[in-house]
Amino acid sequence: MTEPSPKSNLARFAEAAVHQLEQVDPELSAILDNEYRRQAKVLTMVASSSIADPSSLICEAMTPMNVTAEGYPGRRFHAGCRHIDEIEQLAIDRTKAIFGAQFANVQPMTASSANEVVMFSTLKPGDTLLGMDLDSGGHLTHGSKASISGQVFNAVGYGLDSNERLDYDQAHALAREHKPKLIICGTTAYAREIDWARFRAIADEVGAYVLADITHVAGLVAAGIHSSPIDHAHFTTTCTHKQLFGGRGGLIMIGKDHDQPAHDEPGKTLAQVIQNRVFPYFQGAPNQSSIAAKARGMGFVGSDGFKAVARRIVDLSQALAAAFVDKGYRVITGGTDNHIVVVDVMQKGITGVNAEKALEDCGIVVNKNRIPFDQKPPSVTSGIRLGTNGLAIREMEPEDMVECVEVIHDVLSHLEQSGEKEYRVDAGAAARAEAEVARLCALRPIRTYPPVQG
Ligand code: DSN
Repeated sequence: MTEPSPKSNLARFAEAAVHQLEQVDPELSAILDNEYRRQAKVLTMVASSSIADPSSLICEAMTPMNVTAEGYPGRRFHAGCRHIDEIEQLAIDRTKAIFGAQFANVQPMTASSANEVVMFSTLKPGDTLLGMDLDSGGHLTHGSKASISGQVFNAVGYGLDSNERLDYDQAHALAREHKPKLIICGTTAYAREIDWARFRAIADEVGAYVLADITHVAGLVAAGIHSSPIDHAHFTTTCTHKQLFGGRGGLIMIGKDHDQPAHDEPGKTLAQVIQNRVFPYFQGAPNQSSIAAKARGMGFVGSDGFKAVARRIVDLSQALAAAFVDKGYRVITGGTDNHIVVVDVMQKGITGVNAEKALEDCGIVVNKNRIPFDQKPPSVTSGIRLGTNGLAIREMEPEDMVECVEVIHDVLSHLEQSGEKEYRVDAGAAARAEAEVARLCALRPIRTYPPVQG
């Protein structure tokens, strides 16, 4: 008989920590347990979410959280950072290697703050930026009036053409007219590949910088399935918790332009300006546990198996889109190149919010989303957005997507809408859907998790 290997310090710490939480705070630990079980029992199809590996999740809970470490590896303002420096340097090195970047800053707490860092590195209040309209599939931080990006800066928005495709000609014309100092590309609800080179050509013509926010497609970029903006954009930002399956946070990368002199900061390169804007301009000490989780996420993305995960993400979303089309739904742009599928549910007389809530009641988690030229407000919407990051981690197969759409169609076909936010689903359809979701979740468990009890 082989002796069980002795537990490492980390394993004993993690086990004791969970035990202690359960003892000292049963109220909170019960809620956390419910959330753990919820995730195992639902189909997570919110396009901006994913299912991180436990090896990333545990990094978020580790002792680097206790270390205050302002500054950068080798140049800290606090003592006690020997291992912290190793962790951060590992995250930087892995990020640069995976994306072919010359520079990476892994300290931003979110992708939104990473975008703000780039904006405040390239623009002064009142300067003009050009970004994709939120309603067309952009992001709040790309110039929406609801965010600092649209309030501090003069934000001009480009959108979609009559085929619901990104309107590069409009972006070009607006750039010529408004002479922005920064052009932002990257989307949150656009299912098609983005032509980074075209944005760079537009920017070069008007003397603008390009920020590529790859938050939604970072994993596909890392795997070479979506083209990379690293050497087209001056700056590339992403969050690390969607398609990179790592810590919750953001990062900033620069490719070939890293050592270009900054337009408005004599004597400084673009990389130096970004370093300074992250710390000390916007942040003090970063969350070093999240940085450890980012390093682990990059370990996963850099591993041999990741390309297959990324390929599966797209195979599943294309199967999902095709199944919706087969059922007579209008899929925006008719299909997808990435993990996103946007479906017009108003065509079936259902608001996005009612579809979202009815599906969640049955264990399918999607989100309401405005569709191009939507007449409904963001709290109601005419569409739903679905994504396949979480399904790929369950190793679902394209044929499972046909099942998913069968279930979704059954629920939506038995939804009685009494108001924009009021609905009722026939009890028989709801029961059928719940049973089918339970079957799929059992058939395709989140593989790296232990089975869920109770
Ligand atoms: N950008 C938001 C989304 O796409 O849902 C949140 O990350």
